[in-house]
Amino acid sequence: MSEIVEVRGRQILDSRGNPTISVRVTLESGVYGIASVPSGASTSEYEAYEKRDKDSSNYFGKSVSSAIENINDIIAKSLTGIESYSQRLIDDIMLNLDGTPNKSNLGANAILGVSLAVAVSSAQELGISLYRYIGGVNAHILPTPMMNVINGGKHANNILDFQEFMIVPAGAKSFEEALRMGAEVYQKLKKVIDDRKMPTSVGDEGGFAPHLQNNAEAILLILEAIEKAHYQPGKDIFIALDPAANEFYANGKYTLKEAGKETVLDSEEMVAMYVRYIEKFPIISVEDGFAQDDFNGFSLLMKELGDKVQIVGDDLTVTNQMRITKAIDAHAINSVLIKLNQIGSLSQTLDAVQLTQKNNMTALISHRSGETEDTFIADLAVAVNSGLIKTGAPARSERVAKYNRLLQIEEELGPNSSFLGIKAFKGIGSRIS
Ligand code: 2PG
Ligand code: MG
Repeated sequence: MSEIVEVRGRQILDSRGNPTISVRVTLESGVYGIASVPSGASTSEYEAYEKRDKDSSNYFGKSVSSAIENINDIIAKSLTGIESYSQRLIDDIMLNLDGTPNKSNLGANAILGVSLAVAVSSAQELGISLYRYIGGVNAHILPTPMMNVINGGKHANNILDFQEFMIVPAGAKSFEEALRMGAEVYQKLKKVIDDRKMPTSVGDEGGFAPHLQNNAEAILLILEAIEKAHYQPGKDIFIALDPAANEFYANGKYTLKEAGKETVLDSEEMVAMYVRYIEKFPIISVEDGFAQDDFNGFSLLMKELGDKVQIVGDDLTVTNQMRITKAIDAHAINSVLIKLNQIGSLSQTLDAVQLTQKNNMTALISHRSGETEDTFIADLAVAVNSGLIKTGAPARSERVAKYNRLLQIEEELGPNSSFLGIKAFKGIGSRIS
């Protein structure tokens, strides 16, 4: 009864108003599953290929009709009649049909949409939750949320060089409490910004996007908001950064535009800058502190701070086993950001998580800046017991949908659920004890 009888893609809009893909997979029983595909703005050149029509008269080149044709024609024909539980076989069939290393033929967005909808339909067929279907009996850890409350870089039109300033309510005892703490700080932050007569409009991930002079000012505003919400920075709530440094890197140098003046730094000077930040502020995680190929910069930072701070690879590792292995060999990181659409299938994403966790690093499940109402990543975080998720501010429905799904999961698991709080950040004990 779980044979696939129909695979249907359609074009929908993402949270930025750009076209993306939604896929419905229907099984013989009549049960179906729907999944949709996110899209990044600060992307690495090593990500799997996002297929767009490039026809300037249609959504300014961003329509995805050719990827959808590939779903409805080539992929649908090859998957019809196959058991939906055969996730790995199905993903392999699509990889072989595509035949390229980066899925540029059919489009990673086409393949991923189908891959995820197959898993959703299978869970539906069995009448169990998606996290349970993917993770089995041991799926039980609710992730500590990393919430992006000030947006800069490519996600906002202010001058902040760093892309993401996150709060991490790691002192909470449950996911529900962590969400409340994060949401309360978010509301206080709005007030702090408003009191300074700055606009409280938000960026792509729901964080505020004020025109601040420099990165430190953003952190100071957040610390003020934490205190005004009656929490203690560095005990109840920590700070995490995603500078997305690839975006301000060129020819071996990083160019910061703080306070209207340009500062040009090499990798060693960048390390010194991060060390200063970390000495001054309760920062527990730094993602993409360096550009996508600057393994050396990452390694230098690991040497300085690897036992105190979570050093996350995103553009560096792109959820790709080969890139993760390279980063492990270079001692470049102690954490890997996991984004389904960077690699383009569920099976390969699970492989990337497994490789990461086997090497004693944290796997941080992540949204993209262009999102939809799809909540797959919430279930994925619990399925793989990642202990960590970043999915934006506690605002804007496409972000909140994931947090709300985690509330449901926590309730459903009841006494079987665990929440690690600060302990989800492995190996950085000297910072938090
Ligand atoms: C990142 C992501 C998500 P984007 O850099 O980590 O926050 O941004 O989806 O634009 O790559
Ligand atoms: Mg990133």
